[in-house]
Amino acid sequence: MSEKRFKRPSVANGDGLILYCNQYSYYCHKVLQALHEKGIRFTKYEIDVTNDEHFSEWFLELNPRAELPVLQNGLLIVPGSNRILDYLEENYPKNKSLRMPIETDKLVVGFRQTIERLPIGVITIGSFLHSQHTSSPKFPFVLPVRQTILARDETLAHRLRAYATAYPAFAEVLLKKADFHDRKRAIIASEEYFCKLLTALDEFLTSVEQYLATIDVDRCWLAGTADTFTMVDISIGTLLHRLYVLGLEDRFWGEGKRPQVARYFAKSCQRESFQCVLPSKVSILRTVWINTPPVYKAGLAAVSSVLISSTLLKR
Ligand SMILES: N[C@@H](CCC(=O)N[C@@H](CS)C(=O)NCC(=O)O)C(=O)O
Repeated sequence: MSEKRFKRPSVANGDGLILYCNQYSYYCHKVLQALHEKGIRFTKYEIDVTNDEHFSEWFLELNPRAELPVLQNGLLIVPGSNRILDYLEENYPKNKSLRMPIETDKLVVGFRQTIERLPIGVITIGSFLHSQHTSSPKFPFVLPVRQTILARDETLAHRLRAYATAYPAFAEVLLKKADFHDRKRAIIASEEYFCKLLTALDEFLTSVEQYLATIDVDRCWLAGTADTFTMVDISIGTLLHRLYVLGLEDRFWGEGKRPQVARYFAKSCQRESFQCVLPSKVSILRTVWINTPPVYKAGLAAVSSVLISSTLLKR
């Protein structure tokens, strides 16, 4: 169990929208980008997942599934990225809509459904375990951090069982989560399974490439025009960014493979709402530092000082 005791933050007592999230979470990224696109004001509360804040009693009271993101509006709690996105569309009708127009190509509608079924956590941890399939992982997912994440993943089921004992009101869900995690780890350990996932992603990205070849990528978004930036663009942009950060971009769209996907990714990254939700360089360095085992820290300090000075010069 974590040494750190977390208390319900005072922000939770306020009214207005509060998003409980983590800056590196794929699911939180989608919601954060949607909030920025729609121009909705909200307060962001960063959950300290490194120290298991999502398994603390106050967070379990908010979302017994212990998952991020969670949206709070006064007494109303909305957990889960897709439920939050639906809630925002339904309750903020005057803000810009991110819904796909009814006439959207069925193939494009299917893209979003496929992405929602992808096991992003399994792809992430799988890429750390089977790193021979990745080329150049980006900060913060560099070697020492990956080792720390893997080590924490290894002890997660044990920690969940300890939290179940400490918080009996949430024992059932925590124990189920621990069993699920054990089963998931056995699957992720298989390189064959990871390769099957990569092949499924290959097939999916080939159909995205074929569709993009039928539209003017530089001018249009997926639902058809230059102005209709919708949920499917957020889903695909976030997925491509995750694959890029994991160091899988060479495999999927490097060296002229899938040139339309490469153009679409570059265009998505330039969007203001996308840039706004990316963690800052300073915060990435902090994460790397916190998650680096002591044996690596001397070398990292030298690299960090160069990176920090170049970052400070740029900002
Ligand atoms: N279906 C959920 C999945 C959310 C999810 O898996 N969130 C991750 C963060 S990226 C999480 O909270 N993981 C912690 C855990 O499952 O214990 C959604 O769409 O929001």
